[in-house]
Amino acid sequence: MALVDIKVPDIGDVKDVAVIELLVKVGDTVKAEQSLITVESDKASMEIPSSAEGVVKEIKLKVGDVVNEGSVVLVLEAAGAAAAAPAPAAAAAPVAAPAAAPAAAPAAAPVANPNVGMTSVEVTVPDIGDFESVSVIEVFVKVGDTVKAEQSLVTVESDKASMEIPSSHAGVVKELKVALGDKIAKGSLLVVLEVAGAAAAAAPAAAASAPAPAAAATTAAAPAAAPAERQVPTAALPAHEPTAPTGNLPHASPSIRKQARELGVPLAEVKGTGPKGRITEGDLQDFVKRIMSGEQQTTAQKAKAPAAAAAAGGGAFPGLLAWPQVDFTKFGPVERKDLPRIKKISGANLHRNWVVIPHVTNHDDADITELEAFRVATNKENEKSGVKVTMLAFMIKAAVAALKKFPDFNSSLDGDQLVLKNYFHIGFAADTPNGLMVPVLKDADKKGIFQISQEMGELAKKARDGKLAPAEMSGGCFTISSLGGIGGRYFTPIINAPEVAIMGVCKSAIEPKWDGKQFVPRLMLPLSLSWDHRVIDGAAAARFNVYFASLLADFRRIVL
Ligand code: CAO
Repeated sequence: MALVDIKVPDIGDVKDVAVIELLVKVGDTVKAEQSLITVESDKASMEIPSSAEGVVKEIKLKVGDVVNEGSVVLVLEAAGAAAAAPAPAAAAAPVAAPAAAPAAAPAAAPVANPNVGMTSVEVTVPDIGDFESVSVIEVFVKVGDTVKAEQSLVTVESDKASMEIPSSHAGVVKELKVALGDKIAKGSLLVVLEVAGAAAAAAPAAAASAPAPAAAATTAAAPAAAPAERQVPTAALPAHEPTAPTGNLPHASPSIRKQARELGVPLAEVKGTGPKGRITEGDLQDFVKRIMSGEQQTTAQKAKAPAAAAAAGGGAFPGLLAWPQVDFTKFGPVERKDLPRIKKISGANLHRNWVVIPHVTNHDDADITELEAFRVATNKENEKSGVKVTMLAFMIKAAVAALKKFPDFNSSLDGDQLVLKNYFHIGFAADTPNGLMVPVLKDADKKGIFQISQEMGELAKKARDGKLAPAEMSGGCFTISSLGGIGGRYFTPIINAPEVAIMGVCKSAIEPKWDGKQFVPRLMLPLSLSWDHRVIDGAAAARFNVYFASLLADFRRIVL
């Protein structure tokens, strides 16, 4: 057994072609002339075959690599005889590389034209190597079109390669001499162009200097039987017998592939309606339309939501049903409006947090009878100060004390570690005309109730006016979401990641409470603490809630 390097053969003037598909893997047994990889330039795609038979030991390149003549494709463990004497197909006949595009620009014959200053030029198929008869699979121009020199006129296809044939001249298409499905060869007339006289005369020179890649007829360099174990045969391109496309590569011309790449369309998911299942431009357009209208999803789109959750530490959701597509107009009149920008952003964050964080919510009540009386009295005393103290300011102070007592609540999860914070920035949910925002009150531990009330008022106003700076919404340790001014009893607030807990507050109400002798009216504040069960245990959450409520019940405890 000999190890042989299989290299990219002479592929004409084509330089720097990208590998777009690997057709074999390590361990595969390949035959001589079996296609190994597909490469693509901007004008053509072609398969590079093996020159020897054997077992693939190592693949030397990957999809996306740029290769040239001589680049090693793979190492093959070839049968002794095959290695010593390369396969006749590879060694014998000179074969033509189905090169990217015609060698020189297509041959063109100037013809006298009655229009003053205009000349008719016949654009024919240039030397395209050993292609005796290739099919026209795409026609890019029609009569009346203005074409530039080197603009592709048609795509032709053999069983192993497709290539675009460019125009040698700039001009206007007067006659189109080929149609889809026609078999053409070197010298076949493609179009008659009407070109400006000077351009026609200058064209051949310009065409000759044009950088169109050559369809160079290459002789497969059959290496002399080398005595060394490790030989380096050059791959030869195979004989051309029309067959269905090989490998998994979608059947499409280079220009369709290029368009698909630019649009981000996964070509393998596009159904081809052309001959032999070839993907046409119409197929590509239909696919894009269906995606844009929501009729269809790409595999990547279907996988996106669970993949994002998985990336964020959650699991995937195999078998999750697609979002219901309902034609609501069947049931009655409807209107549509775009989601405001803030809703789109906060919605995406809330969705991730809800899906990724294992939430648990503990409900409790705080007796705020005395605190509310104190708050009302304080506001009365300070009526002229212009600063109104709300219950939320007391809750922010209570949250700081509870975070100090239960440091795990003032943390963020980072892989297997907890990041414990020694600062106390408290976020509060603010309802704004554009949607939910969470301003952050910084260093709440260093501020008194009046300062907190004042800053909170300013931040809430900025939020409602849409004037919050990003810095005023970042760095939060813990969030309070108060619906107390609106109503309700309890709810399940969603944790504001990367925080690990959030306190939801609803409207306080007078309730009868047993004091050991009798029922007495007390002002009770409903609390709903959501916490991340990856970080916090139920017992700790219950203790946090009890402590938080006890601070509100007797605010003197805050200084203990
Ligand atoms: N129970 C009873 N009354 C309450 C209360 C409570 N828990 N909390 C506030 N109130 C009262 C206030 O005392 C005030 O009454 P007065 O006008 O008689 O003084 C009134 O409700 C309005 O208070 P407020 O809402 O203006 O002030 P606040 O400090 O309580 O809240 C802010 C400020 C910005 C948080 C609030 O305006 C807000 O936007 N809340 C909504 C938060 C939200 O949307 N959360 C949901 C997030 S999840 O989707």
